[in-house]
Amino acid sequence: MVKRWMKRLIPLTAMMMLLLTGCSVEGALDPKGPVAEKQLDLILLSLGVMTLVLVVVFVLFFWVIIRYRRKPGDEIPEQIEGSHKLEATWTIIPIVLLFIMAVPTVALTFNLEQEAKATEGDMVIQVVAKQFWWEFTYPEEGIVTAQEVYIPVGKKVVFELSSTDVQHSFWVPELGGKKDTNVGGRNVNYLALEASYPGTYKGKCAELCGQGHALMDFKVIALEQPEYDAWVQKMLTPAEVTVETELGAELFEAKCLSCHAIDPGMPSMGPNLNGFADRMFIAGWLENDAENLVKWIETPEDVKPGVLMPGFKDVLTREEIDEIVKYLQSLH
Ligand code: HEC
Ligand SMILES: [Cu+2]
Repeated sequence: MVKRWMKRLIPLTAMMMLLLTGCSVEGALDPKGPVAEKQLDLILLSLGVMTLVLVVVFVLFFWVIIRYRRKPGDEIPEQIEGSHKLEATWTIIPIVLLFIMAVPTVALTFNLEQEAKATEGDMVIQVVAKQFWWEFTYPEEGIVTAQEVYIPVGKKVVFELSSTDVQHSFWVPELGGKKDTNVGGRNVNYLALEASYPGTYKGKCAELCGQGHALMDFKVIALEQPEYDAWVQKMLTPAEVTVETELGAELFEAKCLSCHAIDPGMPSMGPNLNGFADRMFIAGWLENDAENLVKWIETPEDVKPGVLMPGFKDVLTREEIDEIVKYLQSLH
């Protein structure tokens, strides 16, 4: 008997272990800022309480099935109904456990909400989520950018979240929990995050928002203050058109400028491409190099399903696209 269940259990355990080796501790479990750290504490507290419950229940369960196994010669035991003591115990213990989890959770939730309100001197970045990309506006600095948002290390940044089409959700697991972006300008949500270390942190849309949802990625890039200041200066001094990029700039103006602003601080229907040459990714996830740019301009639908940019495969020649790529790669 024992052998048969062993035979089944061993491959199952082996498979689970194999699956687990694919896991690495990252995201919310590897916090890189004070908000995410506090939230991880809550996760660990809940996990601790739940583990305790699990262990107690399992121990009792196995103890009962082993200790009270039916043996030859057993008679039907005395039948009892109701026990005030037991019922009180299994009602009160869960209530106490719930309180242990609820009090710090509710307290932190209200605390974070309080902190998220920008006060004098706080840095503010407006986030507008769109199918299927992110626009970031720095009202103080006069910068508009997309997909990659730069912040200084060790400083609270208040993100003002909204959307222009459907509901999305702004999530940077390593820096803190997510928050919805609502449509219509009213009902703006606020989220204060801070990065304790320099680095590039992955961001995601966490609300199913259409075909391209799974690829609606962005990055938060945290830099030390002097480097961050240098980035701001760079963004405010746009690249100049040279003899080499002249043709590409003209083509861009004719075919792309209707949707893509280049001037710093200028909003547009599509992403503002000022500083595009320094973006790590195209459309939030595809590595930013010449080959991929050609692919994106020709058939963006292949890179991100449901994308709201038309393909130019049949509109521009390969030579023209190469000129545009050269121009885009000069936009530092
Ligand atoms: C009808 C409007 C429209 C036109 C015209 C258009 N685009 Fe776009 N473009 C978009 C939108 C919308 C996105 C965002 C796609 C996404 O990620 O969901 C985009 C994204 C991009 C990106 C990626 C930006 C980033 O931040 O990752 C590049 C590069 C780009 N377009 C280049 C071009 C070029 C070059 C042309 C002209 C040949 C062009 N686009 C024409 C709407 C347009
Ligand atoms: Cu989305």
